Amino acid sequence: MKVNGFELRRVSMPLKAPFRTSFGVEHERDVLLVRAETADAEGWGECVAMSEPLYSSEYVDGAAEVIRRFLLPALASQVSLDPRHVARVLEPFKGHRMAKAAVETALLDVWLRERGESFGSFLGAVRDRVPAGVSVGIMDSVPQLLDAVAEYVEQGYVRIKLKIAPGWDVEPVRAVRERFGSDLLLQVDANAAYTLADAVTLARLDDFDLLLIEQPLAEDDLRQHAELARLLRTPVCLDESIESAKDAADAIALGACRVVNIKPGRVGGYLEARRIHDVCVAHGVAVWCGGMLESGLGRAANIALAALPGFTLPGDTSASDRYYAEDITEPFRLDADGCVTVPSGPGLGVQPVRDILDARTTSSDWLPL
Ligand code: NPG
Repeated sequence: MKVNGFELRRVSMPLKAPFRTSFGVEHERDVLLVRAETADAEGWGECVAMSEPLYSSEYVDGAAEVIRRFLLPALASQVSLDPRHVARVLEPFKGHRMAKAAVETALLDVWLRERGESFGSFLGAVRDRVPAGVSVGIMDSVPQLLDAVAEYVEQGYVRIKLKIAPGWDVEPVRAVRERFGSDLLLQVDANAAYTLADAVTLARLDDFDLLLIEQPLAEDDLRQHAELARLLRTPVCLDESIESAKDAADAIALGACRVVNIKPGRVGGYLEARRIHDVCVAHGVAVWCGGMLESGLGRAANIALAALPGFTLPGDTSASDRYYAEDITEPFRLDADGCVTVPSGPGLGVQPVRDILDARTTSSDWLPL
């Protein structure tokens, strides 16, 4: 495939309400989009890096810099670009998986659009709709949390994920379980906020019949996660610790997790995400698709991935209006039964709405290849 060049576009998307986690509060999403252009089509990749390196070491300005300075020049030396080989070309550059994912996704999108094939079909999707869960941030009070959860349950979300942190764990979880009953699919996400010394507190969550506890300990604490997993009845799920299929294989071999949250934008792209899926399926480990407050572009690809057979738990594949009053694509909506539809058009199957995209754009750079 002959690529003319790439556009790096920064888009500012205000969140409907602040989103608080153990690592910070988001008010606005600073989205970096990569657009790859050929003579016949264009493709989009959304970088999931946040403004500050608080969730992981990557951040938006750094991702833009590494794409511009190292990743695109490396691709420019290729005679012809096959998106399936991009990861290999970019491999000499250590880390920067979020930046690499955005570039690879833009190329996959344009390539698939030219071939008239959807992301879902290319990745191996086996469903045309996927059940949607919702992630609920840390709130100022338990009554405020109960109101928020009530609204999501009312809207039809099939699974609730509560963000937890030391001081905001057993009581909010107990309150939600008591108010909404034992049928509610409920899980928690600590974003690495605890240590093994908190095992006794975390074990108290065993009373609430949670689907899983996500990333309780630091991302490089695989061995300690294995130890914690032996002390808890609640299944341990890893997110931040799993950056590759190799990490997944190691974590499973160590007994560090029974579930994996796959975030394609964080692991280097949809092809590595599919390899993680395959490793987990081979070992009988359940997976689900995480989210990082993506716009409709990133959401479209995540929903396609979530339609693979191993994604047996509902993902953070909420509708656009969970986070944004106005998305930059046609919004994803929740069906009456709590599912979102897997896009079936070529590539991502969605396009930015030009006026909205332009109105939200804060900068744009064209980089010929
Ligand atoms: O639904 O897009 C979504 C967000 C789900 O809670 C969610 N994401 O830690 O998993 C997480 C968290 C997150 C958001 C992480 C933004 C990093 C950035």
